[in-house]
Amino acid sequence: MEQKRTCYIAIVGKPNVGKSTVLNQILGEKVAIVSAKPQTTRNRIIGILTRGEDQFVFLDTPGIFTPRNALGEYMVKAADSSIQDADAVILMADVQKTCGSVEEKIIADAERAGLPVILALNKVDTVTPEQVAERLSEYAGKHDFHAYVPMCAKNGKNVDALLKECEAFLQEGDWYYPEDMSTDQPVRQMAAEIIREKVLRTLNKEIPHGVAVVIEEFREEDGLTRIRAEIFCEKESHKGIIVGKGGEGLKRIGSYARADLEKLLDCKVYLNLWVKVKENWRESARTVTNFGYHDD
Ligand SMILES: Nc1nc2c(ncn2[C@@H]2O[C@H](COP(=O)(O)OP(=O)(O)O)[C@@H](O)[C@H]2O)c(=O)[nH]1
Ligand SMILES: [Mg+2]
Repeated sequence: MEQKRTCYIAIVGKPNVGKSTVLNQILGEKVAIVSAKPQTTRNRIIGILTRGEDQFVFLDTPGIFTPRNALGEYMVKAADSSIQDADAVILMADVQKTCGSVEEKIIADAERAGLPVILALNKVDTVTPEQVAERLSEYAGKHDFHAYVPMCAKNGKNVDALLKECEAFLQEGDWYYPEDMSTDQPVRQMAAEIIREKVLRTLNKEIPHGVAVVIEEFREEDGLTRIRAEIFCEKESHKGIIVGKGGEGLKRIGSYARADLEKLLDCKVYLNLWVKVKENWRESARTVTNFGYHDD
């Protein structure tokens, strides 16, 4: 029998550059929610790809930014510590943006840890090839990257090239996870995340950052899963916006979420959503913990 191989790769970068999108593309299934709002990902999420004798373990992290409250501190800690366990780093950056302090810090951290770094230059669909070339040479001037992969995570372009570059980091050894596992998130957490994604997508501006979803009940009966979830927001006025006129907003969130949950759980889902207000919960370390943002 051939020898098993494995590697552990952290995907890091600023919020909103496409880290969760690329992880879902690599795995061919959705393990991390995606939205156009920055700071969508709050936890550290592991995505596992097992192919033949090889197992790739990817860490999707909240982006690195300056925290302004207890939730932000938790998120940045989760992103920061991800490099420590990794064999290699994928630095993901938006091709439209110049290499800034966040990218420089990631490069410096990786250099200190002696880790190889792949530059994944994302969103090439938004610029001209000349602009891509310019950005690549800007990055090449900052660090001698293991590889440079211009890509479009959204439509899948060069996702295979990125994965190919990751093969260099495989080392002989036992797998960390069973071969049929694609993420380490408990199914309840994935359910909460799916609901939060639908809330984010129906809202705009500031409200999304203050939204948390807590699963109050998750019960499997024959051929049916009953889920009762509470959507927390920070202001009475936000609640009004989420619920919408005549409950239309909440109904829309519920029907999109139910469709995804039925796919995830592969059974009928009965979904019961409630919207509640918890003022300034992101400032309170205790509430942040209660809402599930803590290390085990
Ligand atoms: N135009 C374009 N948008 C992208 C691409 N990849 C991701 N996005 C969008 O960028 C936003 C942030 O993506 P997400 O994966 O949540 O970023 P993350 O915060 O780094 O995890 C979403 O609206 C994605 O649809 C891409 O290659 N091109
Ligand atoms: Mg993300």
